[in-house]
Amino acid sequence: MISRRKLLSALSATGLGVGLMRSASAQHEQHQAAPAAAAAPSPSAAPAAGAYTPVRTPNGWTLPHRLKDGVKEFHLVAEEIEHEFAPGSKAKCWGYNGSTPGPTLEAVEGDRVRIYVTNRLGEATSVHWHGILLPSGMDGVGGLSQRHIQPGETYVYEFTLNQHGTHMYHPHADEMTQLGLGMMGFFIIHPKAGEIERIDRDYAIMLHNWALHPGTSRPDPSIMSEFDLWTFNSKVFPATESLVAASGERVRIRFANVSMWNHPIHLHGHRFEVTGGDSGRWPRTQWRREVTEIIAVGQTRDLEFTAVPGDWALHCHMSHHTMNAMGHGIPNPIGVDQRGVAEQVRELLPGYMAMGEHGMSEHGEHVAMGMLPGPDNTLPMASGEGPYGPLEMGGMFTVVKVRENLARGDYRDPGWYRSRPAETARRVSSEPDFGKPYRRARAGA
Ligand SMILES: [Cu+2]
Repeated sequence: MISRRKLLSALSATGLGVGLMRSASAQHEQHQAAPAAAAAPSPSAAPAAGAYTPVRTPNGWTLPHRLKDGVKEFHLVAEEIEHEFAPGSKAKCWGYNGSTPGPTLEAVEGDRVRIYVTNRLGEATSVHWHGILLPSGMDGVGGLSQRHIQPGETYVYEFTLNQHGTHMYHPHADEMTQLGLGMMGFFIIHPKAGEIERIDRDYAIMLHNWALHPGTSRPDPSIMSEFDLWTFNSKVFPATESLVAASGERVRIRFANVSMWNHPIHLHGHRFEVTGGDSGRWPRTQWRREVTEIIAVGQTRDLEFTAVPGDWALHCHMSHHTMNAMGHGIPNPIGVDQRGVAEQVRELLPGYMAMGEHGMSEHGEHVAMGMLPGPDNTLPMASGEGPYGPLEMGGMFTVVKVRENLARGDYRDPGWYRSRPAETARRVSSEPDFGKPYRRARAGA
C-alpha cells in the first residue's frame, strides 16, 4: 500500500498532489446529506422532564437508560464499527454501541448511576470516567484501579454523581490504539439546582484526529502528529450537522478534546462567554468573553452566547484542521511558472495538468470540470458548496444557523441565510486598477 506521503510526494513532483478535490455536484450532495444525519437517534426522554434542556450531540446520539431501584442504569458496548467520516470516506473504527463518538451519557447531579461495560473488542479495555469524582476503584484505569475487562467480559461501575459539568469517558487500556481508533464519549451531568442562567439549546462536540491515509480503510493509531482527518463528533465538513438556534436564544456549546492537538475554536458573529467545563459551571465572576477559545487536550470547555440571526462559521482556527486529506512536506508550487512542464509531463502521464501556481483554489475548478479524481476512500482536501459558491473547507468546520421565529426544540436545518442586499458584500468593479488605494512603494521602484 502506497503511503499518503509517498503518494502525495509522487503526485506533487508532477504538480498534482497539493489538493485533492472532487466535483461540485458531489459536494452538493454531501451537503444535502447532512440534515438527514439529524434524524439519527434523538436525545433520550429526560427523566424529570423540564428539569433541564437535553443535550444534543450533532451527528451523534444520547444513550437511553433504565431506572432500577432509583439507580440509572446504562450499558456501554466497546466494539468495532464501520464509520463514515463523510460520504466518500469510510473506515473500520472502534467505538461504543455502534458509533464513534460513543453515545452521550446524560444524568443529573445527585443521581446514582450503574454502568455496565461489555467488551466486544479483540483486546482488553476499561472505561475511565474523565473528570468525575468517584471512589478510586471506579476510576477505570486498567491495572491500577481494576482488572482489565477481557474480550467477551462485562464489568459494572457504580457511583453517585456529586457534581455537574461537561465530562468524558474513554478507555484507560491500550489508550493510544483505542483512542486513536475512536473510543470516546460525553458524560454530561446537569446541576441539581438548575442553571444560573437558562439554556435554550445545549450542544456537545467532541474533537478528534485520525490518521486515515488516502486509499486505506483503518486509522493508523501509531501516528503522533501527521493526521489526515480532523473531526467534530467524528465527522468532517460538509458532513458535520449544522447547529440551529432561534435568534435571542441562549446557546451553549460544550467542547471536549481527546485528540493529539489543542484546538482554538472560533465562532463568527458573536462574543461568547466561557462559562465552565470539567469543573462544572464556573461562578459568574470567572466567566470570560472571547471569540476564540483553546480547547486543550484532555479538557472540556462550555461556550455560551445569545444567538444573532445569520449563518455563522464555527471552526478550529488551525487552518490545516479545516482541511481533509492533506499533503505535508511537499514542494510548494505557488508562484512557480509551470508553462512548458505540463506538456513534457503529459508525454509520460496523459491528461496531466499543472496546477497550484496561483494558489490551491484552482484545483477545485479543475475537479468541478471532472478532470481530477482522487485516491479511493479519500475525501477532497476542501469542499462544501454554499449559496455563493464553494466554501473550500473540510474537517473541524460547521455552521451555526440562527433564524427568527424558530420553534423551541426545532433542530431541522433551515437552509441558507438570506442576507439583505444592502448588508451583503458585493462587486463594484472587475478592473485591477480600480480606485486610488494607498499602497506602499515597492523597494527599488
Ligand atoms: Cu484544531
